Amino acid sequence: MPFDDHDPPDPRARRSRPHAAPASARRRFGRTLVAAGAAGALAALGALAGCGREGARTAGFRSMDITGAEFGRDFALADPDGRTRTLADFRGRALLIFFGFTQCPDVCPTTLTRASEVMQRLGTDADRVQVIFITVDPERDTPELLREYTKAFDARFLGLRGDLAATEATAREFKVFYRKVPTGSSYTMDHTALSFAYDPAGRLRLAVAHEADAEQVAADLRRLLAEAS
Ligand SMILES: [Cu+2]
Repeated sequence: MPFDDHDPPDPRARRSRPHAAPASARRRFGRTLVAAGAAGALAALGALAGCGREGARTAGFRSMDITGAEFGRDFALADPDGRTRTLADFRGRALLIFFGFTQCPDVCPTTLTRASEVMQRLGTDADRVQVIFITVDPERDTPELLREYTKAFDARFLGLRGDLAATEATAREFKVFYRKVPTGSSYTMDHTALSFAYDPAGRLRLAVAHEADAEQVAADLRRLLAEAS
């Protein structure tokens, strides 16, 4: 599986804390972003995907269209039963992939709550969607913890986990940033707050902002499913 080293986007643009920059600021600063947060991360991804300064909100998608992006090409991570899962296992379904950790105080619970709302809004279309949560904290997120955590949001969600090296390689492949932040005797994790949407053919299509609401995400996923049918 190809896990090449890419030029990482500006690390300042990839924080877990939502902090949207106004559109005017995004226009002004283009690729060399000063903005932190999801807006910055989206713009950085747009630049990487060759979509121009503000990224392409084209083809009627509400999220940023990153079709053709040369990252997020695959993963090989264990599900809570210990089976190795790769992108090919989910062919025929749209995917919504998010990186986080179970002890996350806000970004992960918010994102997974939104994902469960998306599934409810999709109704029967949800059968053709798989939500995947990839832990960036495999030291604390055991398979059992991952299973319980994702189940608390929606029984259909799947938690995936690698060892430290696989976690690092996967994050690099997805241009996802994460790091340990010490908190006294323990630590928390800082991480990218974007979700990634794949079409049923297994192509990475959309970068979904932390701020997007459930209806927007549901509409985008419906569109990806409609293309395929
Ligand atoms: Cu989180």
